[in-house]
Amino acid sequence: MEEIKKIRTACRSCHGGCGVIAHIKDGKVIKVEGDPDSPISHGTLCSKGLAITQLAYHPDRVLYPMKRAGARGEGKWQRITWDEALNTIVEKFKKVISEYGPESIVVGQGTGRDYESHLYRFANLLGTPNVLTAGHMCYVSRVGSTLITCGTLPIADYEGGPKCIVVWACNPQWTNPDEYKGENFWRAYQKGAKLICIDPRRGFIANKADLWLQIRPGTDAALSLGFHHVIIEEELYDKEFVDNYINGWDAFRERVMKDYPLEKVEEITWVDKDLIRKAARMYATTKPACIHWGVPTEQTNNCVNYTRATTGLMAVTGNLDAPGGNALFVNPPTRTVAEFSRHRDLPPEQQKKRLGGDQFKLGARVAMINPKKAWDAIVTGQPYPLKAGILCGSNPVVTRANAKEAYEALRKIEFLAVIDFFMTPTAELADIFLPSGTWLEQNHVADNWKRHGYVLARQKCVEIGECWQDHKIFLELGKRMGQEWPNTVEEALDYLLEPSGLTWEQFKEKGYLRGEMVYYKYKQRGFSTPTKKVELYSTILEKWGYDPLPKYVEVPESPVSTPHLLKDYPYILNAGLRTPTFFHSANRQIPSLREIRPDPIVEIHPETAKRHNIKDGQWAYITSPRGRIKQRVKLNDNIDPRVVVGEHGWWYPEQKDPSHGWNISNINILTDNAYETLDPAMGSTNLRVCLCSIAPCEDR
Ligand SMILES: Nc1nc2c(c(=O)[nH]1)N[C@H]1C(S)=C(S)[C@@H](COP(=O)(O)OP(=O)(O)OC[C@H]3O[C@@H](n4cnc5c(=O)[nH]c(N)nc54)[C@H](O)[C@@H]3O)O[C@H]1N2
Ligand SMILES: Nc1nc2c(c(=O)[nH]1)N[C@H]1C(S)=C(S)[C@@H](COP(=O)(O)OP(=O)(O)OC[C@H]3O[C@@H](n4cnc5c(=O)[nH]c(N)nc54)[C@H](O)[C@@H]3O)O[C@H]1N2
Ligand code: SF4
Ligand SMILES: [Mo]
Repeated sequence: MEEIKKIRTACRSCHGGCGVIAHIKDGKVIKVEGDPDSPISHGTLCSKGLAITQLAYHPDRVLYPMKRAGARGEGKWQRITWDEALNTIVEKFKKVISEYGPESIVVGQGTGRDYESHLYRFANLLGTPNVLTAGHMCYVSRVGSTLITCGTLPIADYEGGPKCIVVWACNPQWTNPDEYKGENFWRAYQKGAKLICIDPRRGFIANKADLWLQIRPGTDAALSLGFHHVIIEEELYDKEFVDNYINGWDAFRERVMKDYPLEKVEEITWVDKDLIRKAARMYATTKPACIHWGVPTEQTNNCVNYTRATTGLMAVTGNLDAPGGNALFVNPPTRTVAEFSRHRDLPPEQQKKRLGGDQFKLGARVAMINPKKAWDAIVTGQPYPLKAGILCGSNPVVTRANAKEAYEALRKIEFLAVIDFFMTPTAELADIFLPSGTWLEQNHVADNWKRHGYVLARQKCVEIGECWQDHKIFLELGKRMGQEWPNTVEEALDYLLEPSGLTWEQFKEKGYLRGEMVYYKYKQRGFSTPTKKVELYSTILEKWGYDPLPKYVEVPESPVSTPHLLKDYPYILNAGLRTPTFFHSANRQIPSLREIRPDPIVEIHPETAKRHNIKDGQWAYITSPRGRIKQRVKLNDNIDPRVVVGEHGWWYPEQKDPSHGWNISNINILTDNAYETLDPAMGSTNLRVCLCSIAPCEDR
C-alpha cells in the first residue's frame, strides 16, 4: 500500500485562496487540511473547502465528455471521446464564423474562477467581443468604476492596521469574497478597530459594530453622498489631498451640498440623520480608516454612482493608498490576465460589435456585456443573431436575473457547449458537455486576477475520470481553431510567470509570491486617470455623455418609483442572501453541506408573518411581477418589517428529471432585467432589490 503523500495547494471552492495541504493515498485525495503557512488563511478552511473530496468524488459527477442523445433538454446523453467533443465544437464554431462572423459566438463564464485569462484569450483570438461573465453584477463593475475614478481597485488594507473599519454591504465571515477573507477582517477588528456596519440585516458584523446603519436596500449611493455632506459641512476632509489630487472638487461639493442634505438622505435610506452624521464623523476622524465594500452595492442601477462616491470618501479623507486605509496593492511581477488574454488582438471593428457596447460604454471598456443583450440577440436575431455558445462554470438559468428569459434563450440557441462538474439545469440545455477538473485536478498560478498583491501555486493532486482543467480545455480548443497557444498548461504557466524570473516548477516549490508594497504612489506619479487626479468629476463619463458627477437614482422597482405596485407587492425583496455552505447554485448535492442547510430560506419579520398568518418553518410563496417561487420561512426580527430576505442559487439536484427543479425556489424567477432598470453606463443588473408579496403555502 502506498504511503500518504502531502501536496501544498490552494483552494478554489469559492473565489479561492486558502492554503491547503491535500493528503493523497492510492491516487485519491482522502483529506484536506488548512496550511498554517498560508499568508492568506493561516491554516483556516471553511465548510466548502473541507467538503471538496465529497464534490470531487461525488457519484453524480460527470467524468467524461458527453453529447446530447435526445431532444434538447430531454436529459438523454451519450459518452463520447474528447476528440469527438472538441471537433464537434470546432466544426460548429467554424461554420458560424463563416456564415455570420465570430461575433455570433458567445463565450461565457460565471463568477471569478481563475480561468478568465484562458477564456478571454480563446474569445479574443476567435474574434468575438461577446464574452458573458458575472461582471454585470459582480466585481468587474466595481473594477471598471474605480478604474475611471482612481486608476484601480482600492482594497481595505487590514495588514496596515486600520483603526476604523466600515463594512459596507459585505458579510466576509460567510462569503470570503474576492480579495477578502473574513479572517483578515477579524484579525484587524480584534486589534481594537472601531466598526461601522451598513447593512439592512443585523448579522454577525452588525452585532459587533459600534454603529449599525440599517439601510433601505439599494440606496447606498445616497448614503455615501450623505457621508460626503457631513464631511464637507464639518470640514473633516484632508485639505491638502483635496487641493492637489481631486478633479472637480467644487462641482462635486456643490452637488453634494445642494442635492443631499441629511433630511433627504434619511428619507431615501431610512437611516436616521443623526446616525449618518455620527458614522461619517467616526469614519472621517479616526485614522487610518478603511472601507470594505460588498457586492450588493454593485448589483444595482447605482453601481457606478455608489462606487465612485465611495472611492471619493476614501480619497477626501486621505485614506486612499494609505497604510491601514484603502490601498492600491502592487501585484507580483507576473503577466496580467489582460496580457495573457490578448485583449489587444481583438480587432477594433470586432470590438465595435460588442452587444450593448454603444449603450453601456463603461461596461464595454471592461469587455463586459449584459446577458439580456445576449438573450435578445438569440431570440430576436437583433442586432445580429447569436448562433452558438460555450459556457464554462456558470449556471445562468439559476443565477441570472429574470431566469425564465435566460432559460428560454438558452433553449433556443442553435448550439451550446457547457463545461461543468455536474449536469446542472443549464448544462441540460447543451449539445456537448465537457467535464471540468476541480481545483484538486489543476496546475495554475492562482489569484492572478485579484488585486491583493499575491499569486499562489495551485498544484494538481490527482486526475479523476477524463476530466480536464478548464485551462487545458480552452488551450486545446484554441489550438484546434488555429489559434496561437502555448503547447501545454505548464508552458502557459511558465509564460505567465516569466517576468518573475521563475518557472512553474520553481514557483510550485515557493508556494506563493507577493508584490512589494509601496504606499502613496500618487505622490510620485499621480493616479492613473486622464487628469492624474481622483476624478470625482469624471472626464471619461463626460466624454461619453453620462453625468460626470455621482448621484442617487431611485431603485427601479420600489415604494418610491412604482407605488402603484404596492397594493399587490407590498414588500421589498432583498434577493440573494448567501449562506456559508453553498456557493451560488453549487453544493446542493454535497451531503455534509446540504444537511446543514436542507431548504431555501426566506426571512421575514415576525410582524409580517402575523399579518399573513405564516408560521416559522412553513413554506411560503414569494411573488413578484415576474413570477412566483417557494421558500421556507424563518422569522427574523433583525430585518425591517418592510423587507423580505431570500436566498438565491436554489435548484434540486436530487430531482432527477432534466429540469432539476430549477423553477421551484429560484429567486431569479422574481428579479428583473429590463434595460431601463440597468446602470446606464455599466449595464449592471439591479439584481438585489425588487417588490414582492408573501403568502403561506402547504409544502414544496
Ligand atoms: N438574485 C441574485 N442572483 C445572484 C446573486 C445575488 O446576490 N442575487 N449573486 C450573483 C453573483 S455575485 C454571481 S458572481 C453569480 C454567479 O453565477 P454563476 O457563476 O453562474 O453561479 P455558480 O452557481 O457559482 O456556478 C455555476 C456552475 O459552475 C460550476 N463550477 C464551479 N467551479 C467550476 C470550475 O472550476 N470549472 C467549471 N467548469 N465549472 C465550475 C458549478 O458546478 C456550477 O454548476 O450569481 C449571481 N446571482
Ligand atoms: N458561502 C458563499 N460565499 C460566497 C458566495 C456564495 O454564494 N456563498 N458568493 C461569492 C460571490 S460571487 C460574491 S460576489 C461574494 C459576495 O459577498 P458579499 O460582498 O459579502 O455580499 P453578500 O453576502 O451578498 O451581502 C453582504 C451583506 O450585504 C447586505 N445587503 C444586502 N443588500 C444590501 C444593500 O442594498 N445595501 C447594503 N448596504 N447591504 C446590503 C446583506 O444583508 C449581507 O449581510 O461572495 C462570494 N462568496
Ligand atoms: S473560504 Fe473559499 S478558499 Fe477558503 S476554504 Fe472556504 S471555499 Fe476554500
Ligand atoms: Mo459575485
